Amino acid sequence: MVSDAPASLTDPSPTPLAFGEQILVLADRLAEWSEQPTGLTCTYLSQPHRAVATQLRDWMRVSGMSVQTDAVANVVGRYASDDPAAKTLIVGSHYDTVRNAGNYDGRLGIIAGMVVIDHLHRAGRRLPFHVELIAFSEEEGVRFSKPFIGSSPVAGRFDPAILELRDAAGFRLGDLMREVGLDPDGIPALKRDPANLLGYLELHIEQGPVLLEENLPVGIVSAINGAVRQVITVTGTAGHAGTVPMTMRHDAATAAAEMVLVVERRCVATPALVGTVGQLAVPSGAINVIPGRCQLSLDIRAGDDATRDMALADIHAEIGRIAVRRGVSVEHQETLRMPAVACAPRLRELLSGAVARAGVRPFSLTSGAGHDAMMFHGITDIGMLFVRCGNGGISHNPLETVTTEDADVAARVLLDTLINMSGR
Ligand code: HGY
Ligand code: MN
Ligand code: MN
Repeated sequence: MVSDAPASLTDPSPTPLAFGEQILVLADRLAEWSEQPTGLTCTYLSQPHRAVATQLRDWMRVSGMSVQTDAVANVVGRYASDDPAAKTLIVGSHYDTVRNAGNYDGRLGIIAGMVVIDHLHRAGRRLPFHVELIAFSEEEGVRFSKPFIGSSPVAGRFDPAILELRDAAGFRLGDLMREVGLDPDGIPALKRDPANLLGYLELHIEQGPVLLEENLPVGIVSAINGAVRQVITVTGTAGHAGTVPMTMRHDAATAAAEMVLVVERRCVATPALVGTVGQLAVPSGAINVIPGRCQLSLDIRAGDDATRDMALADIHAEIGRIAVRRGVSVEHQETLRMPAVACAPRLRELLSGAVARAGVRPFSLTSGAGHDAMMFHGITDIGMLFVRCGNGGISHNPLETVTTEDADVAARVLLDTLINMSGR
């Protein structure tokens, strides 16, 4: 028994709200490990990130799972069936965070899975399938600009070229992995055989306002929007801020500013579309130098790929016209292209039945946010259960909240879904 495992984790029988209370206590405990003195930042393989992995491993062990940390720092807990030949259901989500994050994005799904397995373990109940609870080490793409470093190898979709990526401090990903005791050579072996998989289930906060507006604690995800992420570099002419007349400038930053507004204008025009410039920088800029270079990120998403790609083409055409008019050049590098994916009807129906048995109106909604579930689309059936977010649905923000009651309902729906899932 791990000494500091909260007593609640070993609760033999969940009293009302016990799941919800456990989940929030443990999520808030994990949030104590952060790269910043106040608030939560826990990016891939930082020291806090490795401490969270250790804690998750200890808690999973207390919950009756055999646990191992894999070649990309996923923490994998296995709750075996009595039938060695049984298939495996993956229940997963991620434990890395964005900068200045909320406590529940990713972690809620890991911990809900853990308390449900803990409950089954204490009740001595095995399932007709193995469960692999996977705490994916990296989903956000914050430190190395490439997301899904945790789930892509498990789905057999890891791109070894990303081992050459460097973070802002110049650390090469492959070197960093070795430095912390991981083995990049072991990554290909993480691929699961689809024939052995029963499906993939992820419980996640909604990160939006829909369940709040519907006044529902949980919702069943129908599809996950597809995303394209790019880094756009604008190159103009650096010059003396005091001597170059305004009409003779090729200012990279003012050109980029126009481009940012093009993204907003184009996406406002189409309801199903969202476009975000989350990063805007003048590398090595100075107060008395006309910006010669400016970098902006672009994240654009829609419920269907054609709508997204049409908008992307329009945005780049307009950016090109701005560049000609202002005498600057533009290049862009694509860092992510994820298609929109549908969740499996079989898992949607299973979740729906469990939601109804929990006394909640089954309600389906799409996900604007990306999730590890996308990696498993086409490999096995995917299903997602959303949990209501408070504070207007805010997320990727310290104001992100979940209530004990809603977390409790979500965990009970997950438990019911596992108990009612056949092993075939
Ligand atoms: O960006 C996303 O949609 C997710 O939070 N990684
Ligand atoms: Mn996120
Ligand atoms: Mn997430």
